[in-house]
Amino acid sequence: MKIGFIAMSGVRVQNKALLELGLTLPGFVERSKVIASLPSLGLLTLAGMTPPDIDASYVEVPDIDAVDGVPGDFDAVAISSFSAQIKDAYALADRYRERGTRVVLGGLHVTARPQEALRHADAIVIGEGEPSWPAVVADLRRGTLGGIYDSRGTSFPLEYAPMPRFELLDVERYNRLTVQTQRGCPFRCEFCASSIRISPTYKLKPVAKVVSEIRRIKEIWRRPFIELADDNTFANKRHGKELARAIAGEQVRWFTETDISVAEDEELLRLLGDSGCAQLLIGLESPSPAELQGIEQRANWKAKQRAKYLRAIDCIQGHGITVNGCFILGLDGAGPESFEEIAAFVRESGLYEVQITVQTAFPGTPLYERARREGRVLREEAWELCTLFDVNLKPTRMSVAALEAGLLMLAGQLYTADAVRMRREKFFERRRARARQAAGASPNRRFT
Ligand code: B12
Repeated sequence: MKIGFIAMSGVRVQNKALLELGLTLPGFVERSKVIASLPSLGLLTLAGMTPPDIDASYVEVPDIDAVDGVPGDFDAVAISSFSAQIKDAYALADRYRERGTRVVLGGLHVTARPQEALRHADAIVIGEGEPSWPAVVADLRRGTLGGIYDSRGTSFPLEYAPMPRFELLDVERYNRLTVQTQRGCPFRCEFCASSIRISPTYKLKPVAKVVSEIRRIKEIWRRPFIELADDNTFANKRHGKELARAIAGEQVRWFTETDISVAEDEELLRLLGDSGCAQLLIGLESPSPAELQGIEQRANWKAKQRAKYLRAIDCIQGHGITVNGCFILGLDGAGPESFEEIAAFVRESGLYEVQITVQTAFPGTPLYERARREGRVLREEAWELCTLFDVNLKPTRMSVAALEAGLLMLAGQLYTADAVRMRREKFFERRRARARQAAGASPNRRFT
């Protein structure tokens, strides 16, 4: 039997003006290239738990209109889903089914909208893939595949995580590969559409398993750049330190996402600095204390961190790790003044890199439910707008047009070649100053 694991790849943006502007902005283009080149770890993971007598292939479809018919001839296909590309995924699923290929859909969007997805598939998986995949494969073999396979009742411990089949990739095409070290997050941010939506409990992968995945990657790529596909890698500082120590021994460069509290742990920062960690992506969301109110729904945690931002960024970057600060435009309470506030904060903070996106109501999130109650979802089921760069939610203190114009204006300021160069120079200047300071203060230096 032949199974095709199909990822709808590439970066999606509907906003034409932003696309056109983006093409002229060096900082934006550079970042998009890095971001766009990543495979679907979810599908490689399912391929990893597919019995070896089944012929598994991994296929990426960046543009469905460029595909004549379907890519590849398979008995069954497993297609993953994010909201932004779901309509393309459904169209491809329909084409496969017309040819008699069995179609299984799963992933974040399918989990949020199972009934919608079922109209385009023979079977769907809700939640994490691993608990249901063996039953899907068994039913495929028996010819009884069909309906809903719901993983939500089963807790899947990550000590049993299968080894993703990285060897299915044409590795030349990627500038980094992903490894996941945990699922879920101890925080509850209203807008979050990440792994918390398939794994409500926060769970960690044993570090030895993470290391074995990195080693497997190194078998096909000697000096890889690794991106951790986590929501918040250092939410658990003990696991984070163990991880940093272990990765240090692997001689790789790596990147991950976490929260600002990483700056409070000097030992962790030292370990990260020594481990090849190139950058931490941190959701600062907004420099405005009012806009941060209520984002984290358990203890209003995000709002409580604002006063620490500047010191924390300086402290992390002082350890030689660049910070990519992420800001959300159009948060509740944000008005037209918010764009300049972000630009000013970026200048003051010395952030090495910056990411701006617009507040997006992804299906399945508490934000989406509230936005619907408040009548603020702009168009029903316009999932193609769930790109983080298109507006799908009416802001509370400005018009949609003002938000779109603010996004363009701010992108135009932040991603020019000069702006990017200045941020980099500032970072390296600060690093040199710290090194001089440290050398001056070191006992060796004092006695020579
Ligand atoms: C790496 C990554 C990427 C990579 C790789 C994407 C890919 N093909 O997997 C790249 C850079 C290409 C990318 C692009 C985009 N991304 Co992205 N990305 C991530 C990131 C950082 C990690 C995802 C990951 O690898 N998870 C680990 C794997 C193991 O989990 P998983 O994919 O969910 O798979 C599990 C289950 O869902 C399930 N499953 C998944 N697919 C299938 C299929 C079948 C058949 C079955 C049975 C089960 C199943 O089984 C898996 C194992 O349990 C997350 C944020 C985060 N921290 O999680 C954002 C995230 C997934 N991305 C997001 C977005 C918005 C995008 C873009 C739309 C951005 C844009 N404007 O273009 C594009 C869309 C790409 C596309 N064309 O589809 C959102 C998606 C939200 C949503 N609910 O739709 C996230 C959550 C970030 C966010 N800020 O909200 N992304």
